[in-house]
Formats: sequence, C-alpha cells, structure tokens
Amino acid sequence: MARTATINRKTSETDIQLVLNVDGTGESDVSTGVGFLDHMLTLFAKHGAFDLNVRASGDLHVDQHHTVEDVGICLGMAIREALGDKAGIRRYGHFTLPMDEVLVTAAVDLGGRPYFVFNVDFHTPKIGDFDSELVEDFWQAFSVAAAVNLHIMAHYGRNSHHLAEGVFKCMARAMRMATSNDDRILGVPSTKGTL
Ligand SMILES: [Mn+2]
Repeated sequence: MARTATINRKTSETDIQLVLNVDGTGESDVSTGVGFLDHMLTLFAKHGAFDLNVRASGDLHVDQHHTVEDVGICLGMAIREALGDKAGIRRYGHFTLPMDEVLVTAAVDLGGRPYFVFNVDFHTPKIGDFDSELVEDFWQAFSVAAAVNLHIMAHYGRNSHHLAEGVFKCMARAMRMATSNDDRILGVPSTKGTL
C-alpha cells in the first residue's frame, strides 16, 4: 500500500496544501512564502528520500511564526496519516550529522506518544530574515501533530544557518530510518500490539 498523504489545512492565519510520499526519492516542490523554510524543507525531502510538495500562504504581514508552525503541523499530520497502523516499520530512528563546524544528533520514536526535547542554542536571533527560534517551533509542532517522541541536540556549532540546516538534515535521516520497513518485523513493532 502506498505510504502517502495529502493534507489541506486552512485557518484564519494560514492556508496550506501538503503532499507527502514517505517512500519517495527526495523530489520536492516547496513554496511557503518563507524562503529559509523552503530551503529547509527541500533538504529535508532530499536527505529523507521523501517526496514533498508544499504550498502555503500565511499571514506573513504579522510575522513568520504562524506559517512555520502550521507547516510543521501539516508535515506531522502527513507522516502520521501516511504511516497508517505502522506495521512493519522500524519505529526508532537516529542520526548524528556533521554540517561543517556543527554536529547534531536526532533521535525519534514513532510510538504514538508525543514528547519533544530540543537542545540547540542559536547564537543569533535571526538567520537572514528568519527568526532562529522558529526552528524549535517547527519541530515542536511536528512532534505533537505526528505523535512522535523527538529529541534533537546540537553538540556544538557556531553558525546559525549551519545549525538549522544540520537539524533539518539530521531529522531527515532519523525519520528515514524510523519510517523504513524492516522485513523481520511482521506486525506492529510494539509489545502492546498497537502504536
Ligand atoms: Mn544552506
């Protein structure tokens, strides 16, 4: 069965269409009105080998927060929907990724219970015109919407662009592992029988 999802989510703040294929090849077409978020989602798709199409129009005259957070919600909803009952998946995933002077670790459990730990210190409040703190807000929103336990930490690093990019690339690889199928897992990977 195809592990895909199409999300349409419209509020008074944002209007988002997102299409995800978990078993893709890294193709993406992303336009959110927030250039740095487009950059992050494009590399998330590439390094996760997910196909991702995102169209978002948000209240950027307020600021970027609603748009970034709501795209995180939609990506989380799409992951949850695409994985269905999660039969046969690895469930756990982790990666440690270097990005020039930055080293980031991400660990995920697709076990159905949201939890979020983010231990990344940005040294500048802005990355271009992007608010650095929105990286945390994006993944927090994703964690709740996808119902995943997500731990992200930067061991060290200086440049805020590299830190953000390291986080998204590392999450891509951790999610790629966690969502991949393990042919030794015949049902749902939980002793409780459900996730
Ligand atoms: Mn970059």
